[in-house]
Amino acid sequence: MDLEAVSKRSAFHAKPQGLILQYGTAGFRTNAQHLDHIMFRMGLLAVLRSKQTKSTIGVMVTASHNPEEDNGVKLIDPLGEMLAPTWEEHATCLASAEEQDMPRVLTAIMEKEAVDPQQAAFVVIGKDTRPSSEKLSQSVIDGVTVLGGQFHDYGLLTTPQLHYMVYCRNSGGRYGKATIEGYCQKLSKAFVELTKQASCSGDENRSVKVDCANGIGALKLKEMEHYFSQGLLVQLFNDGTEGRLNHLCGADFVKSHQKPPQGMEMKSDERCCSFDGDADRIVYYYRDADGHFHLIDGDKIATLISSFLKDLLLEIGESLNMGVVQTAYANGSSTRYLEEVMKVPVYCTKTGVKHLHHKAQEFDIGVYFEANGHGTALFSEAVEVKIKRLAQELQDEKGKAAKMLASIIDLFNQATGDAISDMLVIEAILALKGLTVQQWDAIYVDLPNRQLKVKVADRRVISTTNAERQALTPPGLQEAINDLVKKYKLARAFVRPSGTEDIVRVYAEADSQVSWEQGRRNHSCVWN
Ligand code: 16G
Ligand code: ZN
Repeated sequence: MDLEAVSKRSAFHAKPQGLILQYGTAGFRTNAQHLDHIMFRMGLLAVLRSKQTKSTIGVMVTASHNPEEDNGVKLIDPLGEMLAPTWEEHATCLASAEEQDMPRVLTAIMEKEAVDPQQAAFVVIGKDTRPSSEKLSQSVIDGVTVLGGQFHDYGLLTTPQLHYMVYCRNSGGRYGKATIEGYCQKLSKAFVELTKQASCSGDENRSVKVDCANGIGALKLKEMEHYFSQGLLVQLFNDGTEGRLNHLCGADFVKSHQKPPQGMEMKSDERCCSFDGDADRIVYYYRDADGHFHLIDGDKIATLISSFLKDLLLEIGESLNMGVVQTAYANGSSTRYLEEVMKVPVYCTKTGVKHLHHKAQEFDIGVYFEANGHGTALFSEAVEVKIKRLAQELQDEKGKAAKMLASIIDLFNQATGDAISDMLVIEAILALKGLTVQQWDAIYVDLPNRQLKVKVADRRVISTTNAERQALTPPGLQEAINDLVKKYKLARAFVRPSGTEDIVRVYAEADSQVSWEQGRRNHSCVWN
């Protein structure tokens, strides 16, 4: 490794003195002006990780739902997963090293991780539609090439598409073809196969309005349009031709403000959904005949998906080990419905996709969703092989169910939650079940709940346990919460420091008479 060349090149991407950024839940994220050195260094780190794992590594340039002037970067591990925790620490060290120390930190990581400098490296790169993404992705490439790494620049991609590409490239073609056509073909073939089974009566409902947050989702849905010309009418709003990215629109806006995005024409009872800026989150919603807005969040998406999968397994006569993974933000009604009515085991993990994803991998079939709309379903390799065999062998109703299950496995992006793939899964399930959006919404009634941000001097004084549902410190905090909670029926509350902002988040839900009355009027309401 030519450290002198690295130093020289790094001078073109010099780190502002004293700037310390941390690789957080969603990688590095801040104003795009402060990110050039981070991008270069993440190019370097991706090469090391690729050499160490002898696999292709992904680098995605995006800041998801953040405002347009921000940007960010995250690395994608060999199976399309989030970067391993020890490498997150390396990322923080490398990003924080002052210019003159950087080569030394790079060497230290190589030694610690026993990286063979002679090993070949391959990195794939994707970016979202932010104005700063083009230049920043060039800085990543600069970092990759100065260490002699090879790369493929996919250009504009959704975050989940890059996760898919990485997974495909490292699974020897088993998962799919690592091209945009491969992605579109895999999903559209599975969708068409699956919806073939739907009765004609569902046809008139197969149209959905999508708020693309003025982001990459619009471009990618347009690319897929001709694959679905007959199966599904997708109407795009906030497609980036006029509005600003994530401004008054997108999944995060809709979920946190509990109202429709700007720029969406909603007629009563029409099915609508919103993607976030990099298309890895999705929420649905509709307006009822009285004009009330109803949000269908990640919890209800998980319930729809897991009940569909469970019914198929029953039909086939297979009892597989299925689990649903949520976070503390999951509405208590969803957890109760899954456990008590559907009899599906539910697990709670810390906030952040990587935690849910890892837990979901423990099951034959693991469905995970954050309430904010990030999630997917994972199937163990053995289950996938078995279901595909049964789809060939079984006849009649069992055969039909096995074929549906085999198709839906291909429709999920098993590398990570994917708004496009999730939308197709949901549209297929609603068509197959003949469900309207209102019927789906009525599966259970959300407990009234409220989420607040609180600014404190130092959010690190709050530490939590039990998947962030209980505060360990400061002393007395949890006792105070307990005293309040015990006054109300079905009440639950917790406090946790945010992993992405310098604030503390407070969540509470209850079924008190007052909240029940309010909840009944607009039952999916979160008051912000
Ligand atoms: C990140 C996470 C998201 C989580 C959110 C929590 C990924 C890809 N994204 O955006 O899953 O819900 O952080 O933010 O893991 P908070 O810690 O500020 O509440
Ligand atoms: Zn996102």
